[in-house]
Amino acid sequence: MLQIRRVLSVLAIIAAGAISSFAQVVNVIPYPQMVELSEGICKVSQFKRLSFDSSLKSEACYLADKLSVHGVNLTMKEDCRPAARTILLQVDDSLPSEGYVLKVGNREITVAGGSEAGVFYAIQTMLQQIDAGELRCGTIIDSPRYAWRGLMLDEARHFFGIERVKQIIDMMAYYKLNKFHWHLTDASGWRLEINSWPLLTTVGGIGSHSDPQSPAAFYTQAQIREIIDYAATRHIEVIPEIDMPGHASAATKAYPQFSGGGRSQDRDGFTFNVGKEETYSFLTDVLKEVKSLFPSEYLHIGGDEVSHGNSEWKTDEHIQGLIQKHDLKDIQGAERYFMQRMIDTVKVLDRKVIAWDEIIEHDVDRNNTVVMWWRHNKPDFLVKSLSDGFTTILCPRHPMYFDFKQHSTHKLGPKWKVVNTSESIYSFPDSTIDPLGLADQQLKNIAGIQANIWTEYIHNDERFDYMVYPRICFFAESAWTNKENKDYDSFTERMENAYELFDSMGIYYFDLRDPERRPEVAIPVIKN
Ligand code: TNX
Repeated sequence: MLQIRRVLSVLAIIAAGAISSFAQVVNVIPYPQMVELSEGICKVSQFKRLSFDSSLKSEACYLADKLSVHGVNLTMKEDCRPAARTILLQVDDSLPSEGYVLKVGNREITVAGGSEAGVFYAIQTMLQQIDAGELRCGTIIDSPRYAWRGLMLDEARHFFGIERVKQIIDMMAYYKLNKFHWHLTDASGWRLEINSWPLLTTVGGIGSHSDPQSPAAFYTQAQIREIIDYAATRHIEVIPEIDMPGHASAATKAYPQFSGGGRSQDRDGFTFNVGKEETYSFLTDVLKEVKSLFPSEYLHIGGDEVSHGNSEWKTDEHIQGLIQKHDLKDIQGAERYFMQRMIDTVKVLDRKVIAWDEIIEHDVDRNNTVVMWWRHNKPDFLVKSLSDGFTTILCPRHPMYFDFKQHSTHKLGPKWKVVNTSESIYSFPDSTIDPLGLADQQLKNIAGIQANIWTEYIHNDERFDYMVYPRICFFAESAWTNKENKDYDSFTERMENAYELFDSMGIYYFDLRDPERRPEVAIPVIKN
């Protein structure tokens, strides 16, 4: 009997230890860098005032709006004085620019951010923690591991529309992602209104990857501005991509005079004609309008997979003429000439270029060029990009493509055998970069990581949800949280809140806790 009692008391001590260490964990994704909880609870309903630096009006309104859901009614004050029952928001530029310090006492909350973005992230941390109207008291000191925490959406293959885009932007903000890369043009559709070349959307906007006849779908310039503003309020930069000189079939369907021929992805006119002077004027017009619409410091010009459809370049008189005129040797030389010239164009427009990793095969200006490394089976390209001094964003197909399968039982999607499981996303990028033994000099060129939602096989909201959630949460923690603060078990516990949120929003997510709960969502049927 005595022995049983002793065993029970030992078990009780272990359990108490486990509970108290678990209680030190705050329910936040991505996990903050430093958490120090103290005794006590703070009731959000007690707050009457919100005081803030004048530069923080937008963040203050955002917070007041979100807290109103919890029955909190705040008087707004641009005076920034601490007082009882007051939430105080301040900028403290001695902190890292996206970092913050969040202090919760039982009668006051103070937020200091390194910038407006830092304050915004402290607000997200606060909102995520509210449980039955209460917050745990304590201090959180936080800042991101990576400056670039990106999500790419391909709306060229399938078009999702403004409401869906706003929803994904909201979710990005909630999980502290900050770059929305918008793939707006590709072989199956051109989705961005360009006033100087209207057929790009009225003709090039017709069709999708699964249905070449579907009615024209695109964003007007007013809608683009609306999205950019919506994202900016949430500290998300919108980076447009105009893919060239491949993936151009939608544009060359509208304006065949700029076609360099070629067929890929079941579409003709896969390339622009890099030998015609008119092509450069046309693309310059397009980029000028893109620049005037998007305040982002970056402009993405694609540059990927040209070899999938450039065989006609070997016989095209204009391209052959260009090769001769500039002594370019071959069609790769013509491609290099084109990319360098477009890089120069973007530079004149006072923007930085982003391009897919093919760009490092060409000897281009590295100061003005950011590389997105995507070919996971070519780590030598990553090493070269970092060694050559290119600012580099890591978005390899494995594990960063959300169109790829996510579970061993799944069968639908791109041909690749690799499975981009949540675990593989959680261990990224260390699982990929550690084995490469990179030097500090190379590592410092990594600006961050990005997940890409390609949509050849994602055609409706249900499949979109299924492929994006919950993987976006695993990705967000990999983008924000330092390696030493990541812990898969604690993450799994914290995911319960995320699943609850998805349920409340009616999101059709893949339920990792019970993979059979929702079967794989069908891929589109391709019409010809
Ligand atoms: C590769 S990533 C592509 C896309 C496809 C994607 C499908 C890149 C630069 N090109 O055009 O949509 O694979 O997974």
